[in-house]
Amino acid sequence: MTKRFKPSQTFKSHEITDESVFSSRRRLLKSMGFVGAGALLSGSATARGWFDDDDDKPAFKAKPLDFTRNDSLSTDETMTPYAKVTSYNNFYEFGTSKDDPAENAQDFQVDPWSLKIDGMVRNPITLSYDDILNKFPLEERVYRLRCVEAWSMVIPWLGFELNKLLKLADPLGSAKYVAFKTLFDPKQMPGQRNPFMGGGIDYPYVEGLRLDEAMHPLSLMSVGVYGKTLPPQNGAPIRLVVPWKYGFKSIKSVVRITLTDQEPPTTWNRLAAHEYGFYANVNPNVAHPRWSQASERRITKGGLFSQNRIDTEMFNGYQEVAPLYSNMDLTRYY
Ligand SMILES: Nc1nc2c(c(=O)[nH]1)N[C@H]1C(S)=C(S)[C@@H](COP(=O)(O)O)O[C@H]1N2
Ligand SMILES: [Mo]
Repeated sequence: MTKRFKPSQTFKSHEITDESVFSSRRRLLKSMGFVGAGALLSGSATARGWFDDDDDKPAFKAKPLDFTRNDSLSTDETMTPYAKVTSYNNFYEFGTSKDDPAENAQDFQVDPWSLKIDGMVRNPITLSYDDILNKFPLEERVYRLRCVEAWSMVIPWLGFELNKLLKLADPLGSAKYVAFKTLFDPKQMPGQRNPFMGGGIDYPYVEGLRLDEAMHPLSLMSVGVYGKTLPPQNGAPIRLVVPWKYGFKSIKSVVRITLTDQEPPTTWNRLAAHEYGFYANVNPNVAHPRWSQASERRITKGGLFSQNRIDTEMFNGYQEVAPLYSNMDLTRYY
């Protein structure tokens, strides 16, 4: 096989051979790592670990999507190139290194998919893969994405407002929060079956918003990036994008959205409550216990030394959300 992550690259035949040998060796070593660690930790290892990464399944191919551009909700800052948006990722289900998701998620199966909206609603809905791409007209929005690790990107997402989906489900008056859940499928997601690879997270990854945050027009369900369907490493087939909050709120590969009257548990808060709150609004004035949030490394073109340091803005520059928090102490509700 060729390395699927660079579909435009052409290999001479001897290079293809080198590439496939290299690739399958790495996969084998990874599988061995899993068998060893898994057997020690849980006794659940099976021979399956050796054969998971077979090359018969069709690898991901981005499909072009129809959309209209939303200029008023887009920034005109320099966009982060596609190659970086799709190769520098946090998606711990596929490994904790930035290049792991692009490396390990290419065979992730997103069709068929099922996204259920349920809980405190009058009209529970289940969307298929085709519904996800076709039920709502798609907009392009260029948003800033600010990770809690103090790097940021500028990304042209394709998607629709979360409030459209919620209105269709018709929340009850008693609903106050929206809970989100990522697919749980350890066969496909190596980080979910190997606690070392998955960063010790208790899967499935879960997130939540207050209902008024979820209804805000900036809250986007994204199905694409740079004019095409989302690559698996970016959360295919559908992920949340909440641009005024730290990146970990923007949960990937969502299978369930549940309306509730209780503040839902969230993955990073469960892991380290004093470091990651439920709200997680981008805030240059509230430092993470282990580093400052006053500035960020903006990832654009070029190598390590061309990446500029810029000031971080309150709510990541999305001042229009400030009224959502007018009577809250954001030092306490971080
Ligand atoms: N299910 C899931 N969603 C996730 C994560 C994850 O590990 N698992 N990482 C989060 C973090 S920390 C960030 S910064 C963004 C990164 O999105 P991107 O890779 O598309 O830039 O995804 C978020 N969504
Ligand atoms: Mo992040």
